[in-house]
Order: sequence, then structure tokens, then C-alpha cells
Amino acid sequence: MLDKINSLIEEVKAFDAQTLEEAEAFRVKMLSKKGAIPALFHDFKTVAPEERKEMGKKLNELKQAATDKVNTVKARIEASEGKLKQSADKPDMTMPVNFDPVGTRHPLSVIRNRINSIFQRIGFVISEGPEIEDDWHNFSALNFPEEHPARDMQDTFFVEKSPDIALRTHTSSVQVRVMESQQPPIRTISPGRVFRNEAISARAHCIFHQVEGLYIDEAVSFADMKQTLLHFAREMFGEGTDIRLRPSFFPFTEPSAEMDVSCTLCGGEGCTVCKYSGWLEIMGCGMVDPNVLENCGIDSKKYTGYAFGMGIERIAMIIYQIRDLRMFFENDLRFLKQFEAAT
Ligand code: 2NM
Repeated sequence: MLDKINSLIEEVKAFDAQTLEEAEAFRVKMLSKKGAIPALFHDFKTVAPEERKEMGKKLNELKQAATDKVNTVKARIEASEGKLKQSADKPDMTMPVNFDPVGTRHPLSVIRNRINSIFQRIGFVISEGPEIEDDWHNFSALNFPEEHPARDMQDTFFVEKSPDIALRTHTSSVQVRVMESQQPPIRTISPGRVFRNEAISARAHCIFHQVEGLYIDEAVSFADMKQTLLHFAREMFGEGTDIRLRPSFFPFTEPSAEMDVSCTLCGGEGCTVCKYSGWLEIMGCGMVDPNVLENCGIDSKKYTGYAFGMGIERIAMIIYQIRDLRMFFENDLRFLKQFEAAT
């Protein structure tokens, strides 16, 4: 009986058909009430008890294999016949509707949303403001001296001269508006588009995106800032991330620092991405200059605060390993489609 089963298994394996009739004939021969396989199941009753286990298993395999083979062969034939009929016939009204493909979120939006939500979870509120700003909100209130180079035509896109109206060069201008309109405690982040009159290259663009943060209350310290930014770095780049702060200068903060994160690719060992330094620069930060607080109507004797700013393009380039920032602005579908799964 085992030989018989094995030979039928071989026959099933080898079987193929070009027409539904052939496939049906094979089904009748193998699986119908009077077919070969039910006959074997009938004989099975006489098999010795010690052989039943192995034999039963084989027999079930044979039945399954025959059923699968008939089904797949029939399905294949029906599909190809269906196609032929379809083209000659009228439209198949049972076909699923061809929905228009859903668009994909832009990688800069994905990263901005992630940054926003990391800070929202620890109590920061999102604030937005105009892209066209006056000199006060973009420069003067932020402690930029009258002769600062950023105020130059070379660096800033002016919309009007005297009074000076320009495209904002950072979203700190939004935070000036927040400070002018409310008293501490203030905990806010301002994501948005900013404009600088720069030559376009792989690392710079005249339009880019920032998230700036601001926290003002009584006795806010540099240590508070460092711990908050460490938390951000670990949420953004992973739990094992380290940070370091290097002294720097900005007109609106004193002291000021640049923050680096341990290289996301090599973990600090050194590689081409971090240029063998082990670190990647991701933002500027510092304690808000008392002049800025006073300019905005906040008592600098009572309150202190920290602020920080980062480029969304830069963060996205690190996370997605994108070498050329211009990719973000070309809207090449081959690029954008790679972010289909991101939220
Ligand atoms: C940075 C670096 C350091 C900043 C300062 C302010 C404000 F409005 F409070 F003065 N907002 N953002 C700041 C501080 C921005 O970006 C590189």
C-alpha cells in the first residue's frame, strides 16, 4: 500500500493540464468518491496498528497534495481564460475599484512632526508666526547690533526698505512675538520655513526649515537646558545617544553653545559620516540674553531662560542618510516614494 501511495504522490507532482476538462478528469480520477485516494482510505482500515501512524500521515499528505494541485491548476486556467474573455467582452463590474494612490508625507514633515511631538510630550506648546517680518522681530529685539552682517542685503531677502521688511531668517522672530504677548512661564517651540540669501549647494539652500525652542521661568538654568536637550537627542536618535556642548556665539544668547550628538552611524568610533570625529553637530543653544528678555517686556531680574534652534533638513539628512539637501526641494517622486511608510 505504501508503494501505491508513493507512486500516486509522484503522479500528482508531475500532473499539469491545459484545459479545465483535463483538470476535472484528474480530480475525478484521484479525489471523487470512486477515485484512487478514497479507495486507499477505505483500505486503510485493514492496515496493521503499528503501521497506521506513518501510513495515515502519508495518506493525508497525498490527499492534500492532490487537492492543492487541482485547485492551483484550475485557478491558473480560469485566470487566463478570464483575461481572454474580459478583453473581448464588456467591462467586469465586479473588479475592485482602482483608488487613486494616496500621497506620501514629505520627509521634512515627518521629521518636523517627530521633533514637535518629542517637545509637546514634555510640555512645550507650538507657536507659529508670519514669514514676512519687520526688522524689530527678526533682528533688533533679538539683540542683533545695527551693523550685524545678517542684516545685510547679501544675507537677507528684503521685501521693502525703510521701514525694513524682510523674509524671516530664523523662527526666533516668532518667539519674540510670544514673549511680547505673554509672561513666563513660557515653554514653546516654533517650527517653520526660513529664508537666507545664500548660494544653493549640497549643504545649503536659500529656503530651509527650522525648529526653535524657548523655555523661560524663574531659575531656569544651563543644566536644565542640557538635560532637556539630552532627552531630545535620545528620543530623536536612540537611547544610546550621547551629547556634547561646545562654546559658541549668538547675538540672542549668553552663554551660547553648539550641540553635537554621538554619530548615529558609528556610535562614536569614527566613520565617513562624522568625518572620523565621532560627533555630528545638530543645533545651537544658550541662555537667553537678558537684553532680549527686557526688549520683549520680561523682567530679566526675575526670569531666566534657555533657547535653541535646529535645521530640520540637517536632522532629516542624518536620520535618512541623505547626502544632498537639494533632494528635499526637487520633489522627484523616486525620492519621495521612499518615505511612503513614514508618518
Ligand atoms: C539658535 C541658537 C540659540 C534662539 C533664541 C531665541 C530667542 F527668541 F529666545 F531669543 N530663540 N531661539 C536660539 C538660540 C536659536 O539657533 C541656532
